[in-house]
Amino acid sequence: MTYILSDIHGEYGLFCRLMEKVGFSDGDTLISCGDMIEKGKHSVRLIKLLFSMKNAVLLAGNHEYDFLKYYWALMRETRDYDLVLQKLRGYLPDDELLDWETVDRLEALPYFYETEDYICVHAGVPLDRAGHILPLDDASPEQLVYDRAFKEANVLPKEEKCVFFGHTTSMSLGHGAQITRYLREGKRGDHVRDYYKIHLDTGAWMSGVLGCFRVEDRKEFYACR
Ligand SMILES: [Mn+2]
Repeated sequence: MTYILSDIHGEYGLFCRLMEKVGFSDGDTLISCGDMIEKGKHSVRLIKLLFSMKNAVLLAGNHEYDFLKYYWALMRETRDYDLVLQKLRGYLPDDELLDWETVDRLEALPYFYETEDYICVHAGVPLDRAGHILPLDDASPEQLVYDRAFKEANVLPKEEKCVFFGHTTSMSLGHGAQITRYLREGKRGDHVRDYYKIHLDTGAWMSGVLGCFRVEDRKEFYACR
């Protein structure tokens, strides 16, 4: 089974509880649409766990991108790599220490993931005036992690693929702490392609609720603090 979530934001305990709830195993696939770090207390512990998981597709969000921008700026300033690592540990404080391997893994994160049926991205995909999705290979990381327009209810891509995204909490969009589906007219939700887009960010770090979406049967699962 394939489980998609977003914006875990250092909520290590909630994430473990959610994986336990769905009975996640090595035969399953996890897709995380970014913002794994910051806000919650256990960013480093969480990303080390995620990086150790088999069949995990991990994408960068704006919080990973901002971390990398800070890292790249430090590397331009100094060749004292011990000092760089010390400063990066200050950026992501955790009782689990950040190491170079984890920094390298963060730097290698992709910004989108695409299958025949769906696209996963942190904030949104670029659309042309007619609402068609522009080629993602041509999109800048900034576009994909900071997009402000895509979350709006009236922004519905004309492609047949479903777009999974996070970035903005469901509460700030006027919903409860739950996954929001945008169903195509005349469709019943029998297939993931029946949806224009699915918004995954339940604001786990503030709501205490982390959700995920199972692609095969379109079921939602939640873990609560
Ligand atoms: Mn974000």
